[in-house]
Parts: sequence; structure tokens; C-alpha cells
Amino acid sequence: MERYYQKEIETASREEIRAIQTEKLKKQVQHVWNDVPFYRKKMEEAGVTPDDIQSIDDLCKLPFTTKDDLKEQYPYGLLGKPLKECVRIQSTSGTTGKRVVAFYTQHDIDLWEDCCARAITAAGGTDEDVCQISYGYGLFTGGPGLNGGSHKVGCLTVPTSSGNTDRQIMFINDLQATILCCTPSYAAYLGERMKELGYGPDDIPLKAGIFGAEAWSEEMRHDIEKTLGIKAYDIYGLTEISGPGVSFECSQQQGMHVNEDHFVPEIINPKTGEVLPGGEQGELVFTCLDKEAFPLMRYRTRDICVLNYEPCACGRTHVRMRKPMGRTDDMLIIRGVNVFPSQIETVLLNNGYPANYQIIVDRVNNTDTLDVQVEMTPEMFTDNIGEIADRQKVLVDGLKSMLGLKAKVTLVAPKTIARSEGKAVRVIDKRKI
Ligand code: DLL
Repeated sequence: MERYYQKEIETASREEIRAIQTEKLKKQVQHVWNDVPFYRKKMEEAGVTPDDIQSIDDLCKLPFTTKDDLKEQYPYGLLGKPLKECVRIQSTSGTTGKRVVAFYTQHDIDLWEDCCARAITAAGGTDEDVCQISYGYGLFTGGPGLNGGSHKVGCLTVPTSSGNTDRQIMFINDLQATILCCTPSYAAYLGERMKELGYGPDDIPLKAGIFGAEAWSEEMRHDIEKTLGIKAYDIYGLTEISGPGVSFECSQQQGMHVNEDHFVPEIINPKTGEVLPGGEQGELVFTCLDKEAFPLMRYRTRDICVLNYEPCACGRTHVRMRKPMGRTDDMLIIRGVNVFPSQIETVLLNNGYPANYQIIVDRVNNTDTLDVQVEMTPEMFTDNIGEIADRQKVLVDGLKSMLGLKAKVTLVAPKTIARSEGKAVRVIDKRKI
């Protein structure tokens, strides 16, 4: 049995990691200064030259890159290599404005797949596993990234992509898939469907799942683990920085190790840009240390996160990031109250509802309204109006105490909220603000 564990780098001392980062950062700053006019201009405006960057501690001297910069520079403005050296693009599903298009050289693909291979290994994967990849393939990074990682580990890779749920289940059973990679909402749906078809957790060959691309709560993790009889691992990433595998969970399930030899994370105060110490919550920022074609520097992700530099019991020394539970830009402000969709999800799951819900925000007569539509399980389903009203009241009270806000809750029949094969659409904001 072969394991793809890169012990030397994944358990390097903090001093060794800093030395690697310093060496790579100096080279990378020179690369963007020489090859990307956009960065040279930004650095000149900030009064910084490559000579000012002598160690990883000087990272904070560099200017930030934002999503607006990416939009303005679309499509080629941030290219760090001639197009003829690029071998792939991937893109976000952005619905408004221009989407993000990220470029990769073969070197960039190799390092990205390497990160995904580390994630699969941390979830217990070896060359004896059958890894079914039910993330979308195509422009979305989920399928291609984990596909490459699975090859590197030597797993038998089953590239089902998303959708066609009954065929997914057939492959899981017929090929005895042991690792499932997909979004947590699709994993929950697959679990629901398998249960409906009569499979208990012990009948399902899967042992692990690698779920990410969207926020999910601990309660949802426990539900999925119970239904599928697996251990569920979180994985994080974003197209701009490469895709899945920027960070991943280990067996301890206490935060995701950032692949710090490739990406340096920082937490900043989103209002002032000030760098915050470990343990404090703020906006997550990444610098790519060795990407060639799309070398983002101090990229503001808009994900709200916390970094933890404490040693991890798994032996890995790379810093861990907490599950990002909100974004600086998807936080809803309802009647002046900050609301994270994940808080609503927690109330629902704590009350025994599956994570099939939709949050509808509107503005009526200048007042914000919050309507949460929640699917009942088949066991709960009833046409007794009094019973439904009682159930709704329990949720209204739960939401009030979690958010400090009165919400309208509507319970709907099982399977009436549209299922997603990719990222779930949880929030519909109808306000024109
Ligand atoms: O979602 C890459 C990915 C694919 C990650 C498969 C994991 C698995 P984008 O479509 O560019 O890339 O979306 C990136 O999704 O900034 C976060 O807001 C969110 N996100 C990604 N992973 C997680 C996670 C892919 N594990 C954006 N938990 C990021 C919470 C996540 N949010």
C-alpha cells in the first residue's frame, strides 16, 4: 500500500516553513515585478520595490489585490507567463459581471494536484482506494482538481461528475467506492436518496468523504457521517488561488491545514486592512508563492476566517484555518442585524430538520422581511394544521434567540425545495438595495 504523505514538508518546523516562504516570496515578487505590469504599477504606487521584500515578515508591505482588480484586468491583465506556456483555464460560475478566469501552466497544475493529493491522503486515501468524484467537471475547479489529486495518490478514480444521482449510487455500489468527493449539500442529498432506496450506513462501501466548496455546519457533518457511515472531511479552496486543496482537514477535524509551502494566509481587518494576530477573526488573504501563470499577491478572499498556529495532534505543522462560516459580502444585514445563513442552518438542524431550506429576504413597506422555507422530513410530514403551526413556532423562537430577529417560517412538504447538484442556492435576496 502506497501513501502519498509528504512528511518532510507537511511536518516541517515553523522555522523551516518560514525559510521556505521567505525564499519563494522573494522570487515571486521579482517575477510579478518583471512580468506583470499591473503588479509593478501597484507596487510603485505603494512605494515598494522587490528590494524591500527580504523576508516573509515583509509581506505586509505589499498592496492587496481585490476581486474588482480581477474584473478590471479580465481576461489577460494578471497573466504572469506568455499564453503559449499556459495549458489550462478554469473559471468561477460568477453570474454578475465578468467571471474570474484563472490560467495555469503545467507547473501550476502539478502543484495544485499535489495539494489535492495531500487532502485525499489526509482523509485516509491510498492507492488501494476507489475515489468517486462527484464535483462538477468543466470550468469549475472541483472535479478537475480532485481528479488530478486522486491520480497522484494512485486511487482508482471514478469521474462521475455531478448529477444523475441513481447512477452515482450504482457506481458507489458496483465499484465499491471508498472515498466520495462532492459538495456537502450533494453528499446530504445522496445520503437521503440512498436511505430512501433502503441502504443503511453499513451497506454503503464508502469510508470517507471530502466535501467543500460551500459553508456547512458541524451538525450537517454529523448528519452526513451518520447516514453514509463515513468520516466527512472539509476541503477549502478558490479558483483564484488554484481551486480545492488550498487547505484541507486531517483526521483531527479541527480546522484545515493550509498548504503553506504554496500559499501564505493572513487575516486582516476588512475595514482597515490591518493584519491581525493568530486566533482573531477577520478576512482571509492569500499570497501564491510559486504559481507562475496567475500569481495572485495578497488576494482578499472576502471569506471570514480565523487562523490557528497551535500544533495539531496529527503531526502536521501547517497552520490551520477555521471553516469559513461567512463572507464579508454574503453576510445578510436584515433590519440592521448581521445574519449568517449558517446560523439559520444550525437552528434547523438542531431541531431535527434536514439541511434543505431557502432563505428569502425582501423589503416590504421599507421594512426587511426574512422568510425561511424549511422542508419537513417524511416522518414529520402531516396535514394537521395545528401541528404544523406548533412546529413553525418552535423554529421562529429558535431563530429569534439565535439571531435576535423575528423570522417567518414556512414548513413545506418533503422534496419541494429544488435540489442542487453543485452549490446549494440558500439565499434569495429580493431587496433592491
Ligand atoms: O469552490 C473550489 C472548491 C472546489 C473548494 C471543491 C472545495 C471543493 P470557487 O467556486 O471559486 O472555488 O469558490 C470559492 O467558495 O471563497 C469560499 O467562500 C467558498 N468555499 C470553498 N470551500 C469552502 C469550504 C471552489 N470548505 C469560495 N467551506 C470560497 C466554506 C468554502 N466555504
